[in-house]
Amino acid sequence: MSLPTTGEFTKTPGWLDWYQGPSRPRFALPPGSVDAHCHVFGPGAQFPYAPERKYTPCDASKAQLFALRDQLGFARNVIVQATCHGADNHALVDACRSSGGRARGVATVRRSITDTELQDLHDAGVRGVRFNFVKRLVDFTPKDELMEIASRIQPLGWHVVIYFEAQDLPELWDFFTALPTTVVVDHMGRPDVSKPLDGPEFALFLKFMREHPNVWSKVSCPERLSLTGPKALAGEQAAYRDVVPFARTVVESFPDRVLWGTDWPHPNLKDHMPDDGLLVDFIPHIAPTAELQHKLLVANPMRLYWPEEV
Ligand code: 0GY
Repeated sequence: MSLPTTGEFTKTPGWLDWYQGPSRPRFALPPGSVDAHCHVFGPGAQFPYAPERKYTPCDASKAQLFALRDQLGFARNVIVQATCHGADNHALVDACRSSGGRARGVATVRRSITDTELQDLHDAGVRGVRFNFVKRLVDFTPKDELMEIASRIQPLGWHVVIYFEAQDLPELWDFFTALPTTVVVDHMGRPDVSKPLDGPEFALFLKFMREHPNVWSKVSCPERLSLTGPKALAGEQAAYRDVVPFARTVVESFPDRVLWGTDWPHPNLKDHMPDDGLLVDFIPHIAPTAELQHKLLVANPMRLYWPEEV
């Protein structure tokens, strides 16, 4: 792989570049596994970053993503539009179209999008839109605009991906539970893993999933949520061990509604950049049986993103 660059753009100060030469995972992914949350960044010289972006990353191209896919042993990707590209989905669409049918996309759209443009996104492989409520990443979009978008993508069979922080779930509850589509939560709604597993905050998230069978969750991003970090203890303990009970509870409670992804190239990490091979080795700690692993990595993402092949 060639070294990360960022074209004519200047990276956000302190930006951590994605990890070169990830280790080969010890955990053998089941055949047909899907990395259901990853991004492409630019390259900025070809697909300029959006003027309204809150950060400027290092480039992370489709070729580099597909090389990682092959190195880790994944068969497919779901590429999620990153906020540094705003609602300009060209880099995402280009990656999906170049994947030989092995990548689907989740786009960001505005209410001004036409039906023809939506159909073009569908033809490229887009199967969802992302609504982002993380204030450091995006400016506020009125909920009536988001609801209008949700009702327009519903007939295409798409779903809505939501990204929010755990403390904002109470305020967003009524909006989320009114969405007419399948709803996929990024990174378990970002629980504060220093709080108790059986405390009120995570209990509300589990209730959200339990009471709404259209709600799915990505059990991704231990590196973003963890306070204990990547260092495993001696013996059986996993890297990011403080995230394990949270993710495992979600996997075991809702085995047919969970997805997993690397989150490569890991935007906005401040502390360390994970070795993606180590992230794959986290999976058996949160999905301890072959049956759970198959649902998480193959059956569930295939049902959502490639239903015609199931
Ligand atoms: C993630 C998380 C983050 C960023 C984005 O689109 C994005 O910019 O999703 C984050 O900073 O927490 O899922 O990649």
